[in-house]
Amino acid sequence: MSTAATLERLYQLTSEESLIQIAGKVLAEERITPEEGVLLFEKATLPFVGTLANHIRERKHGNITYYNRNFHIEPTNVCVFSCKFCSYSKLYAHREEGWELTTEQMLDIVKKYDWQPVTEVHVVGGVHPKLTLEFFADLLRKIKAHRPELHIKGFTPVELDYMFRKAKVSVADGMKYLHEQGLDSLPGGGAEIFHPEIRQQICDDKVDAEGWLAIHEAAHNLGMHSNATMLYGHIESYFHRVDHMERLRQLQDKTGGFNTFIPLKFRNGDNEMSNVPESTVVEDMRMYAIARIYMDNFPHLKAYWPMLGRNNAQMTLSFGVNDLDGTIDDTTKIYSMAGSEEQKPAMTTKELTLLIEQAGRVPVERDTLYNSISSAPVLT
Ligand code: V47
Ligand code: SF4
Repeated sequence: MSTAATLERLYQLTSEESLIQIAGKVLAEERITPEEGVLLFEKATLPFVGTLANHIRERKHGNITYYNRNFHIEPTNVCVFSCKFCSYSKLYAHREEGWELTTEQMLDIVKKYDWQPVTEVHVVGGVHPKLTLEFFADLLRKIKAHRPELHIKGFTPVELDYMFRKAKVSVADGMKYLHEQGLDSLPGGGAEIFHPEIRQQICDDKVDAEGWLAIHEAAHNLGMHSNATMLYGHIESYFHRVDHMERLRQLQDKTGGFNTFIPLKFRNGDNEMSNVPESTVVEDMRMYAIARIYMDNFPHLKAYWPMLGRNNAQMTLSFGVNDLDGTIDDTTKIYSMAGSEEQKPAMTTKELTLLIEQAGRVPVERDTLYNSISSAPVLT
């Protein structure tokens, strides 16, 4: 849609002057302020933010929608931390009820994909005190020795902060070391909600906002890329969501190292926050749309389908999203244990591309760094 046509449509959707002013800025490719971000959450309807987000999405990416071929390794669900929203971890005190993979078992998972055209392994799990910096450095070396071209996206700042402190190394040295051993990029997890008012209530014992951001900054300084998430739809207010996005936007201005922003819908299955109702689908779509409007310096916006469910993930493609993540192959348990409708998350590339095409978009296979894979092999 042309800018003039978008503006005309927006005039039909609201008579609120403050919203029209925000739209004017966005269409002129100007950044909106935190106050304007909160105002969008408070006042704008889904059609309004959706139209604006879709305009930005099409300006940046046209109809292209990315997906990738990936699998996860979850080394352990034993964790020294006790985040209230987590349905997945077993406290270290009850470690016999959890799982803990050996290096050989994790390499066997990698080897299972030897003849498959996967491009990425995502390694993330609980924080087990026995799994040290050296343990993971050894794992990285062994994965790379076996399959050098497989991109390793691994470890949240929660895991890294713990490993580095135990090994008594600085963040800069620890990151450099893991990068040299084979770590290619960082996933977006562990961010939750940065603002201490909320962080203290939902995950008070793990790395704080400053620590999370410092680790991503150190990775960016080494030329590594990373993602960022936000766990939304629980006890946070619109102000806290905007504050979270603002901190990320500022770091991105400084380093340019983030690839994608991933809002993660809070799922309330079987955790200490099960009494908190989940967000509605309208609120989910508004979240994605406003994220696309606010995060002007993030190239990509991802809807992680195992968390949102494939149908709602498909719908986000009309609300600013240009990436659905990957095939997954039922290798992660975090979201099924939290009550997602995707109890065995796995999609073939045929299913992923169909899902994208049904939304009127053009599927493109990507690698982790968003290079498109033009010689994509037969869809299976
Ligand atoms: O940080 C945990 C979230 C995250 C729940 O970078 C929950 O490409 C909702 O960050 N309801 C880890 N969310 C996963 C993650 C991720 C996933 C996929 C792709 C990428 C990427 C990153 O999962 C945690 C936390 O925010 N989480 N429990 C829950 N009950
Ligand atoms: Fe541990 Fe991560 Fe679960 Fe928190 S969210 S308890 S850090 S596994």
